Amino acid sequence: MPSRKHLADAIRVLSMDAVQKANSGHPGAPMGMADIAEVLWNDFFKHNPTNPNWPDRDRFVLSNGHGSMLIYSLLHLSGYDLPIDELKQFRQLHSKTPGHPERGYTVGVETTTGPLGQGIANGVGMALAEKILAAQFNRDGHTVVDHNTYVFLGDGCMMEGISHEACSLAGTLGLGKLIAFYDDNGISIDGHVEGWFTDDTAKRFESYGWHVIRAVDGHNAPAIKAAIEAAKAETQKPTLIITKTVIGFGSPNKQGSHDSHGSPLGLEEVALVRKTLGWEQEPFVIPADVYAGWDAKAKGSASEKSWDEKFAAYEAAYPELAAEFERRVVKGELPADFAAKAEAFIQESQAKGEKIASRKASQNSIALFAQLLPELLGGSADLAGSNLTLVKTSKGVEAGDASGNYIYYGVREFGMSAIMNGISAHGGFIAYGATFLMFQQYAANAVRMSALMKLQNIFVYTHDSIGQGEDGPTHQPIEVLGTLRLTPNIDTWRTADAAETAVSWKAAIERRTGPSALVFSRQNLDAFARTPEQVANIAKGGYVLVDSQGEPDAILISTGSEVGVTVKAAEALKAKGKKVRVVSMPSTSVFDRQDAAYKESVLPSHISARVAVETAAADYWYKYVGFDGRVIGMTTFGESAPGPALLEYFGFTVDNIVSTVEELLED
Ligand SMILES: Cc1ncc(C[n+]2csc(CCOP(=O)(O)OP(=O)(O)O)c2C)c(N)n1
Ligand SMILES: [Mg+2]
Repeated sequence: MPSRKHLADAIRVLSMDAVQKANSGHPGAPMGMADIAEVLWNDFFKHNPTNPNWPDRDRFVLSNGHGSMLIYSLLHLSGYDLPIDELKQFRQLHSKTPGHPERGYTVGVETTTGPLGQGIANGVGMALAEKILAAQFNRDGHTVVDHNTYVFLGDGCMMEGISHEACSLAGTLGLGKLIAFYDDNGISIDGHVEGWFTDDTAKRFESYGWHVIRAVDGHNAPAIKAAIEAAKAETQKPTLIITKTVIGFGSPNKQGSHDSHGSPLGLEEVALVRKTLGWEQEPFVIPADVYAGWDAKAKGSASEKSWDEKFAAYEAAYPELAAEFERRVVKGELPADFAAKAEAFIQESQAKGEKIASRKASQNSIALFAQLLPELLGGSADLAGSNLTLVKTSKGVEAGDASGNYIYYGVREFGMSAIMNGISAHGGFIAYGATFLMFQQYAANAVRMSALMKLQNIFVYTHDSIGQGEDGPTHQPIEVLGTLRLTPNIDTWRTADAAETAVSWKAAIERRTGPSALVFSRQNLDAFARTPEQVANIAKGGYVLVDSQGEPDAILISTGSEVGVTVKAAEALKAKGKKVRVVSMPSTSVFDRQDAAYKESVLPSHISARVAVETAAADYWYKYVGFDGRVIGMTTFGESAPGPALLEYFGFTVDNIVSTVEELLED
């Protein structure tokens, strides 16, 4: 049996060789954290390489995702379906070893990391999901949910503000099964960190309510092992293990220096590392005894099997709970009656015709859907009363009682969104989280990561325009809708009334392959009459809401709170003998996915007299109105004034729409 050090050296050589071959990548962190990874994975990590989806596996997150060769080496060595040829293809097109770890590309990669700080926040989300699931499902003598979340993070993650947001909440919520390893190597890209990072990280985390284990020698296996044992023994608080490591460990000329952070060591230095470590094999050749020392397949299958037995006993004692666990966690399916009940709610919303703010209509949707879906896990970044995300059945998750379905995220938009990614990646929940649309920008990269990872999340954004009024331009989004719509794999909905809002919620809940952004008004809105066919067409993202008798002269396209004024303008134009169609377009991406015949039926290509009306950046709409069209939108920031005054000031009036259409028809 090779020594622990030799097992760890396998990570070092694989990492430096793959980076060398790709002529690109980051050898320093994998070489520095190899000993920690070896102890964690070989002595503690509960996983089954032959079934990466086993629900009660421990989760591993490499928050310092630039060190991706560390996780690829671990997955390869321990027996996942990641052959050595894939490691030779590091960073190449369509390989399973992309530059940074990407969920969905590589078996065993739980979350995409690389944007520093978000991995630790994802880890917080995973640990939170575990804690809530355990509270919801475990029963006396039956602990079917019982796993740890382990996170590696570096100086970069610690410097990023999001680590504060997420770790602060992790302390408050007492996430005792979260164990993070801080790679305290004193180096980031620009060199020794003393010039830009001198926090007392131990004190910082203690103040969050974490259990902190200081100054562990990250190259001493017994010390690492003792630290992990102490971390596991602490079940009420998350643990931060601060490990002192040498970046690029094993490289005689580059270890301890930022030179090993993000570029190949060079062939000469690679040869010197081999000599220093006493590693004789050629690149990508691992001796059989080293593979044997790492192979986790038999142990993993055995631990999964013992869990299967536990689950069988649980199923016998609690058949209904076990069936719910299967549905929510194993299959990730909605209840069989969900679609029909949601459909009935849409019809009911249409029939009622309530003139309410779309945020209020959203709350009505949540109230029903939360009853149908115990997996719906809500939250808001300290704006519950404004976002209207709390409903009667909402119950806050607390350190001492995590059985609830609502998270008070505090004022942490970015943290909330990245935590939601972790919850979603973990499985068992459909998370929704809310803030003002304007503050989506604080969270933007986590929302993007949600889309990139194809994770279901429901981002609720209220106070969606200048219509919110007196809070002024700091709170009035202009460019956010456009940015959301430009991001691949996000479905953005901006709804015009209660019926459209109910449809948007149903769509977001049924969309399992990516996030939805639901954008709602602060102010009350009209309600619109619709035929059953029109109600059905809402789900197509865009549809004819009001049509002309005969071929229209002009088409008005609008969304959300501006649909009301647009319909009134169409009536005024009709009174003047103009034939005008109004298209409501709650979701452009959903509309774009419809077949060509449907799109042509809504927006006939030969009708070029088109005007779009939306209180957001105008540019986006030229895609739909063309060069010959007009957009009544925003090209400046808003102002502070009552909402109605602003809508008038910026031209969202019947008169302005009418005259714009008339001008267009005269041209
Ligand atoms: C949000 C974000 N900003 C910047 C970067 C670019 N970047 C990658 S690694 C790194 C420095 C990380 O330092 P540390 O975590 O100490 O890693 P080490 O050099 O110790 O491996 C930076 C700035 C990034 N990946 N993500
Ligand atoms: Mg560092």
